[in-house]
Amino acid sequence: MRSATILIATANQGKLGEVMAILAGLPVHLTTLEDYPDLPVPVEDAETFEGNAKRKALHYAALTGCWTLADDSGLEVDALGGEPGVHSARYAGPGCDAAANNAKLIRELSDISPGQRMARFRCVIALAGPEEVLATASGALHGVIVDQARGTGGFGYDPHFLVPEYGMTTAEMLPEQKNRISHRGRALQAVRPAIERLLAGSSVAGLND
Ligand code: ITT
Repeated sequence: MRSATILIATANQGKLGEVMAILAGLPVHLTTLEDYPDLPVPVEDAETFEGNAKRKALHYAALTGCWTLADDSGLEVDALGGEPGVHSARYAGPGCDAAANNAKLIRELSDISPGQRMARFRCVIALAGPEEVLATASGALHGVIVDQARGTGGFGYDPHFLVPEYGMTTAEMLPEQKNRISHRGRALQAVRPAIERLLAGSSVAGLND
């Protein structure tokens, strides 16, 4: 089995912690963007999570020469026609933080009854080398949006995302618990065999989900 370096390409510390925890144990050296402080950021203006994840992974892989893992993820709310979707990070405007995004979300849902608050987190992971995307995988987690923030874990929309089967928001879950069921956790578990194949030196064609 080859040994390799994989760059985890995210500037979001909440995501970074989750990705590092889920990939722990793979025989790879994981690096982060902190090791490449001067790289330009990619433009994330694709209309799909998949498009943005591939673009982000290829961008950093081409600049660093490393296999690069990037995700694009976000929250889709049925009553908002799937918004904020690919705009999740900047829902309340450029430079806005999670508190502002959450405040906007709750404001937009003010007329929507509790029974109509269905939502899902979605994540698409892309693994790229400098010249091509090597694998992609996706995952989703279904829940409902609650007005009252609950919990201090996670990041982003987690305090308002209730998973009914667990009676908890994703911000109330322990990190291991969120990682086991989350959109990102599922996508990473799905892409892991492709990474193992690559390390073993074989092609990963056909392993995309
Ligand atoms: P990078 O592009 O650097 O990875 P980002 O935060 O800009 O960081 P995205 O473009 O993928 O990442 O936006 C994802 C947004 O979706 C994120 O900022 C949160 O607002 C939301 N989000 C995604 N996954 C989430 C999760 O597990 N819990 C809560 N919110 C999440």
